[in-house]
Amino acid sequence: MIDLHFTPTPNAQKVSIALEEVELPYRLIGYDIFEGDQHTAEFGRINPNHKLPAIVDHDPAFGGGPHAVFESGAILQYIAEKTGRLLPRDPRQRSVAIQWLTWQVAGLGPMGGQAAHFVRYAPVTLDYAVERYTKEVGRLMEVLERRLGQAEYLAGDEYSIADIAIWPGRAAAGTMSIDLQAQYPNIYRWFAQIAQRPGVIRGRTAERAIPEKYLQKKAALTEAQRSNMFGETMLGAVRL
Ligand SMILES: N[C@@H](CCC(=O)N[C@@H](CS)C(=O)NCC(=O)O)C(=O)O
Repeated sequence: MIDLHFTPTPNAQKVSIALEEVELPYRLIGYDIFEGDQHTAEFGRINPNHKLPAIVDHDPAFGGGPHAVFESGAILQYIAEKTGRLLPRDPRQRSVAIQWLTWQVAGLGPMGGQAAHFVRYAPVTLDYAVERYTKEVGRLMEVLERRLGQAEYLAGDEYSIADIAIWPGRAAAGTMSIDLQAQYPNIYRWFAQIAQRPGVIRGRTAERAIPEKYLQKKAALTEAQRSNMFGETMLGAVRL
């Protein structure tokens, strides 16, 4: 059994989708990141970086007791290696899959996160920051659009954890007023195709299994919620 420490965001959805795709049994443990659930010492022993998602595998293939994994990219690789699925066996295609996975976790993910922060959460509008990050997201989207014009999936002809890493970010398109169908037809084709996979449908709706309070959308943040999410001294915020 795997514990999935979860909050309803694209990073955590990557993992619920991967677990549903490979049909590994798991238990969702909900966190309200706006209320600071991620800052406990107990969670720090699972993820020293105090962010979601994280997993604890109570039955790792290598034995030796429960194994915790943090960082969504590392979790996706762990699930793929544990099950022998969602990564091409062919070494060349496998390398391509890992490149696109890394591109998401090191590029599109953080840049998209910064863009969303300055567009949606910053207490003051900083034109320079908004422009810098939205432009970079636009550039990365062009890169993705070109790749999906050359291949059915990120790794080539095989669906993989690279697709799972990128697909849940669709929500950010709305935040940045991106019209996928009109602006990025190849991404739109790929997005619509993956959306129909039964594992993806189950994975993106997995959050229904956690209590309602974790799903509330915060329209305007209180000072305490802002500090829990963007406080200047995150390590100082850890409750020991
Ligand atoms: N690089 C990390 C990013 C994790 C991350 O930023 N998680 C967010 C939710 S999507 C979080 O836990 N935010 C709470 C906080 O920053 O305190 C990953 O890919 O797992």
